[in-house]
Amino acid sequence: QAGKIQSLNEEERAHLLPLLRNAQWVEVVGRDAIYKEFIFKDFNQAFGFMSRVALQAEKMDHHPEWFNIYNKVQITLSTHDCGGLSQRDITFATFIDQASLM
Ligand code: H2B
Repeated sequence: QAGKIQSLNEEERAHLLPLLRNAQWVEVVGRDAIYKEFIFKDFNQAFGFMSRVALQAEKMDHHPEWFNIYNKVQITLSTHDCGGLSQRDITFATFIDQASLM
C-alpha cells in the first residue's frame, strides 16, 4: 500500500467494469463508485458475511459503505483517498463476492 493511490484509468475501466457488471456490481450514478445488493436466507447469514467482510476491511485498511436490514446487505465501494474507484475496490469486490458464497 506504499505510494499514492491512483484512480483507475480509462483502459483499466474498459477492462474491469464489464467483469464487475457480470458479477452484479453496478456503477453508482453521479459518483465514481460501485454498488451491489446481497440477499441472504436470514440475519445470521447476512451478519456472518458482514463479519468476514469487516475482518478483511481491517486487514486491507479499506472500508465498505454498507447498509443492512435483516437478510439484505447493500454495499458501495469507493476509495476516499483518491476520490474514486481504485484497484483496491476491485480487489475488495472480488473478496466480498467470495465471502458471500461461504
Ligand atoms: N476505505 C475506503 N473505502 N477508502 C479509503 O480511501 C480509505 C478507507 N482510507 N479506509 C483509509 C481507511 C484511510 O482513511 C486510513 C487513514 O488509512
